[in-house]
Amino acid sequence: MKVEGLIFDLDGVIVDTAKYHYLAWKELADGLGFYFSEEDNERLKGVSRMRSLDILLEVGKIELPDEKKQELAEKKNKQYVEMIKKMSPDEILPGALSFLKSAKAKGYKTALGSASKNAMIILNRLEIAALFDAIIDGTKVSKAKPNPEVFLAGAKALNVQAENCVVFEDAAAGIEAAHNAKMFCIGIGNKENLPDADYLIPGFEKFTIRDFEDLIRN
Ligand code: B16
Ligand code: MG
Repeated sequence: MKVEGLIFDLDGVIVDTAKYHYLAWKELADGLGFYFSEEDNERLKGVSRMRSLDILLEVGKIELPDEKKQELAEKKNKQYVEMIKKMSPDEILPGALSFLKSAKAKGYKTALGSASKNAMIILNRLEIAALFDAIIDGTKVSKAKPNPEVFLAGAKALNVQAENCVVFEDAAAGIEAAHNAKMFCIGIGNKENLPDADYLIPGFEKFTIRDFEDLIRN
């Protein structure tokens, strides 16, 4: 496989922002009078903000007009942004920073491919924005994963053919999006959650750029 571009999802791949999303969504659910569990929160991973709210309201069996939903999504986001504004570089998931740095040193082009509209705040807080040749986030695309738009835009921004890109993803919808873009996809997780990944790793802690090159050579 000829690989020139690496595209990384953010939440669940480079950093665990799901815990902050959960706290903010849970507070919203508490205010609406129902319990939102961590298990329910699993369903929100990789999903857009408005779709996340729909899932949350489904859990609480609440129906609301669009205007009210907009207001709640903004309220949750305000809460979430307050938390991520305090993040620090030590929150980068184990091994992710050295993988990114060695990928760049080896000459791969790197892109971020995230659904989050807050990706820039996070990258800046983690001090890793400069490690990406292109940043495609929720402010730049309109179609949510499993639509391939975010990854195709990443390949285009890197000036690399889609089939020469590899995606790193932790969400099933993201793996489907990568496949829809005709990209090889390495899943961060396990077979149970991500049955369709082309290859699975638990994280970057024990997966070096050398392991990656061995994998794509075969
Ligand atoms: P925001 P990713 C996703 O990030 C999160 O996994 C998902 O839970 C969140 O709803 C989505 O971003 C939108 O985030 O509300 O900040 O725009 O995995 O695509 O990096
Ligand atoms: Mg993710």
